[in-house]
Amino acid sequence: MEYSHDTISAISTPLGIGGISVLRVSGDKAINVVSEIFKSKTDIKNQPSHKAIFGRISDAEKLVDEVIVTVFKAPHSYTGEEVIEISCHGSTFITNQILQILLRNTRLAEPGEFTQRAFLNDKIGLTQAEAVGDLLTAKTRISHLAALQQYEGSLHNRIKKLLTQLTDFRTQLELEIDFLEQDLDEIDNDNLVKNLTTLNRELDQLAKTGEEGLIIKDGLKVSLVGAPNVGKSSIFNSLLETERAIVTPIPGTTRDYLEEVISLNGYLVRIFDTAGLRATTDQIEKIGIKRSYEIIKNSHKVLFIIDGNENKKEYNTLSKLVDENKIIKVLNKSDKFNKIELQAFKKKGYIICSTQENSGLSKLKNSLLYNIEISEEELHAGILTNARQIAAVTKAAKSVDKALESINNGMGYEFTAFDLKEASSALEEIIGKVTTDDILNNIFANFCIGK
Ligand SMILES: Nc1nc2c(ncn2[C@@H]2O[C@H](COP(=O)(O)OP(=O)(O)OP(=O)(O)O)[C@@H](O)[C@H]2O)c(=O)[nH]1
Ligand SMILES: [Mg+2]
Repeated sequence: MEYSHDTISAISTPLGIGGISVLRVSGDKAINVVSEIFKSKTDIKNQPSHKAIFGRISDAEKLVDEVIVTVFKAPHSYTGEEVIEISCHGSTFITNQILQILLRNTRLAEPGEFTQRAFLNDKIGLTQAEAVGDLLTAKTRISHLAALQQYEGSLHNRIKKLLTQLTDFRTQLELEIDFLEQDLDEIDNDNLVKNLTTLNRELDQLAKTGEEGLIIKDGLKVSLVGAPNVGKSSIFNSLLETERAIVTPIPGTTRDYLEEVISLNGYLVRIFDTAGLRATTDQIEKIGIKRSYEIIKNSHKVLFIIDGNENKKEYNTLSKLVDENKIIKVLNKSDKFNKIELQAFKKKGYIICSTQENSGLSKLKNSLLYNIEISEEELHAGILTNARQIAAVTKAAKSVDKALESINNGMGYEFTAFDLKEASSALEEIIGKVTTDDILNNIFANFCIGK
């Protein structure tokens, strides 16, 4: 990617009324540009790095604001260039006015351009740059923890270790190819197969963490399904602890789906109240039910709710849409049944609850995270958190598969070495050792301006 060396500036805090706002300037001219408009006891050109200086910003002799300016000299800054941070009073008017003055001699930064420069100047790896974006958008304890671990380099280091192994194997193979006629120790074929199989298992395990990573970042999608009137919307409201959905004794109350978000044990959970899967002739209901199908197919967990009648037909339809291990069977309105009846439902694997009596709901909540929660150690070891990373690891695993195949088919080590090179390239893409402009543009375009 071409590095534009011009000096950029932007507002780095959200616009609005606040204690302070921060503007950032980065590039060769940063100190010069700011020193033109900023007056303090000592010239910022002579200030040491990482020092905050109090002073005034003026425009054509007119005072704009009293500010604090911090100088970060290259290469010891976020971007690796000269960086100035200006903290002014948190007013939209003042902040915009200072930005306008800066823009006379600098260019407005593109979204994520400060972080992009940090990456291009080798201050951070690509997974860390991605983690910066995740840190800014993290809404729950676990998504924050995952972003923080990635920012600290957990995934970067995990990938690097795999790359070192791949390079070692390849070096052995290439030596063997180059010095075939000479009397070198031959490669231990069995050992190589064993090592590559282990490596492949590690890649598969890493690829699988992507499922958890996406749930951590985008939320666990949970949909509520069942016959009319079983209490889907009542459970939806109970989970949210607010009367969000309309609840009535009239069957077919919910027509279009509703989506709301809760935080559960630090996880973001996106709950969908649906119209269910029943057959109908009503045109509006039909559209609602069609939408339910889409929601259900994309759910990580589905609450299949009954209020007595086991509703086998709808369950069958449901089990064709999603994996059965995603379905959680729920009996609502437990207040209507005696102990023996409830025991029978429990035996059949139903979670028993009553929104009317407010019972069984914490058990229901816990069931949502069953098989989903991951340990802090796993997060610390490094997990994948986006589709780009998952695709690259899957590609690397496929190449190692091919490498193993070539050995098993006795195709010659040239083929094996080639496949391992492909695997390395895929992993290098993740940490940004080799990237295309498209990949970089995609990553940074999702950032806000000023980061
Ligand atoms: N006895 C009893 N009634 C309940 C309970 N939960 C919900 N209900 C009642 O069941 C009726 C239907 O509840 P809803 O939550 O609207 O049911 P729904 O499944 O969303 O219904 P549709 O949107 O029409 O498909 C309402 O009259 C609720 O008050 C419960 O735990 N016990
Ligand atoms: Mg409803």
